[in-house]
Amino acid sequence: MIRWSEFLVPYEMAVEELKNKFKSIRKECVKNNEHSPIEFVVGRVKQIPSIVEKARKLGLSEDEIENMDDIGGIRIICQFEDDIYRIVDLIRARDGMDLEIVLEKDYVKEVKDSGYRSYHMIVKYPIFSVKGLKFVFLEIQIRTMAMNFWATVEHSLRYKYKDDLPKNVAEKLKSTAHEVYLLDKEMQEIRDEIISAQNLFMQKSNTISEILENIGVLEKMGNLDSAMDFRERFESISSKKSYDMELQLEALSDDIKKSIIIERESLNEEFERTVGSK
Ligand code: 0O2
Ligand code: 0O2
Repeated sequence: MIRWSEFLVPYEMAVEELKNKFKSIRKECVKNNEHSPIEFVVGRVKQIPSIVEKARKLGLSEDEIENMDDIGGIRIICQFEDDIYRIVDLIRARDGMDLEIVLEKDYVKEVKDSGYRSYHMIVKYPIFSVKGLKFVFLEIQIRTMAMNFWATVEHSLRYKYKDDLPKNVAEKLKSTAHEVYLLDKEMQEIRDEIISAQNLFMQKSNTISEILENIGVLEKMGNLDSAMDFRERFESISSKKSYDMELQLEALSDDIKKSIIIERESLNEEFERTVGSK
């Protein structure tokens, strides 16, 4: 007879540990002001009746139950579809380190007949308990929030109908799965737009910093007239906010840099003349 509370301990430890490791990745991204591929992480150990039921279905003896690959499960939810593959890469990078990848199933690209989409990875994970080292299998499901919404609703209906979904319900679910697919695609497009807007903003902000810093350099070099001209030009560009503002700022930045080079050359010549005349 399996002593369930004892049997499940390593799974509970593994789920908790791995969940925290993924949560740390999110925290790191948030701290660095970067987009996190992980929105949130949840985890669970399968209920005992579900384990028993699944073992019966698979024809597993009690001794073989530990070969089941989803007694412990982690679900990683992300905002955009390409985040899924970023997470997959992060997990692959750990292969052979703190976990071992046993199997990967890409139901994002190879959609299941039901309409289900998600990326699955089965990993072998070491647990160091007071009883020593033990390896457990865990299932990691990676999906977008939209995929998660669909799968959660579909799962509850499947449970209600005990896997025998009425045809009209199954068809409706399939068409909503397609809507979810389209929603993810559209969100992906918006994401690219957000990133390009952020890049443009960062570029503009860097150019402005460069302009102000270099005007300061000119002032320190003693060329106060040029510095004043460039400052006025900068203020005029900033106040007009024309459509080609970024281009005008870049041209101004280039002009200031050229002016600094000319100023430096003339200061060098003056220095050589002074030293030569001594
Ligand atoms: P926060 O600050 O709320 O984001 P445990 O009690 O130790 O077993 P945990 O992590 O507290 O574990 O709970 P669980 O049930 O495993 O995971 C729940 C986490 O998922 C919580 O985050 C929820 O906020 C988050 N979550 C669940 N559904 C959603 C959702 O739809 N959107 C978002 N953004 N988050 C969701 P935390 O870890 O408590 O932190
Ligand atoms: P739970 O804990 O209730 O979610 P199997 O594990 O035998 O069912 P297989 O081929 O070993 O099937 O694994 P597969 O297909 O990768 O699926 C494992 C898990 O993925 C399932 O766990 C579900 O969580 C999820 N899943 C797979 N197909 C579907 C689907 O059509 N709809 C939904 N909503 N989820 C799906 P379980 O066993 O259902 O357990």
